[in-house]
Amino acid sequence: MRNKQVSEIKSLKDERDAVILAHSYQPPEIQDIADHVGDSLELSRIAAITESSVIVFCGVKFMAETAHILSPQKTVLLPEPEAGCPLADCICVPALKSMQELYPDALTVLYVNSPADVKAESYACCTSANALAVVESAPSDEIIFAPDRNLGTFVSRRSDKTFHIWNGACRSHAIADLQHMQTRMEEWPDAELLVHPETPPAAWDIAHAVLGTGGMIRYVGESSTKRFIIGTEEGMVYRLRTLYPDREFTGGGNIYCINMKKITLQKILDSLRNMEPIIELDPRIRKKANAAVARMTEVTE
Ligand code: CIZ
Repeated sequence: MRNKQVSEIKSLKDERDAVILAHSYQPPEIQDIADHVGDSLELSRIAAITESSVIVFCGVKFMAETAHILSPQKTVLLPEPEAGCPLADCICVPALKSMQELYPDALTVLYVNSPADVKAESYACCTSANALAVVESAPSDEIIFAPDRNLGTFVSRRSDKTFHIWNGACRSHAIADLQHMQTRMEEWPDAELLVHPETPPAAWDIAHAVLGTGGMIRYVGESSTKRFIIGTEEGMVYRLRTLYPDREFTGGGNIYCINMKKITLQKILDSLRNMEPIIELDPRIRKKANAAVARMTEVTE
């Protein structure tokens, strides 16, 4: 069954002139058929320059919207329209505007895990890979950072700027099970624990390094350590095993994003067959958001 779906996806992909982009949190079978697997920053950069006329985005809604913002002339398909992001949903335009009224001198740096209309009201977007660099490049010493409070706190501790941090969190990372991480460390005493900055600060205190997923890939590549405990969404364990078959990886913290698992091979197939669901945004919002998203893609990590 799976082989048949995979070969049908491949031939339809060619027929439609499509490229399949998958986030590193996607299930193994989706990562395996993707043309590119990566974090939001890498996938956004690919979306901005791809020559394919159709982008099949295997991730969650804000990621597909970001691809559409950067490549409005392409058709962007999100095979499961219900693949949302509770972190993105915890911020809205009126609430951000009232924070901006409180701190009129601050520039807003918005984690890309956010709705398009909120991006349109921000100075720049960032990902976990380049959050500090984006903050440092913003021409103000005062920053509103939204919506992830853990990432905001992590960045604020490394910057001399004044921060006003939105009190939102990724539901999956914020409830990371630290006891589980510690048990894994006891089982693998020679391993290094890598955690994501969306996890709570108490996880950073026990970790060997705090990194976004792109940073984790680079860190492992440069390290001579053989075993790693991965404190981020469990799809990343598969990604690292694929990239580094000579190392061992296990998940730490039981971090699982149900939305990232909503895309299936069958849904990709249906999406390519029917050319839906297409991501569309109000052109006014798309154009306004493009300035903030473009700044994100321009700032190196
Ligand atoms: O920026 C991304 O892609 C996310 C959601 C996590 C990460 O660290 O890559």
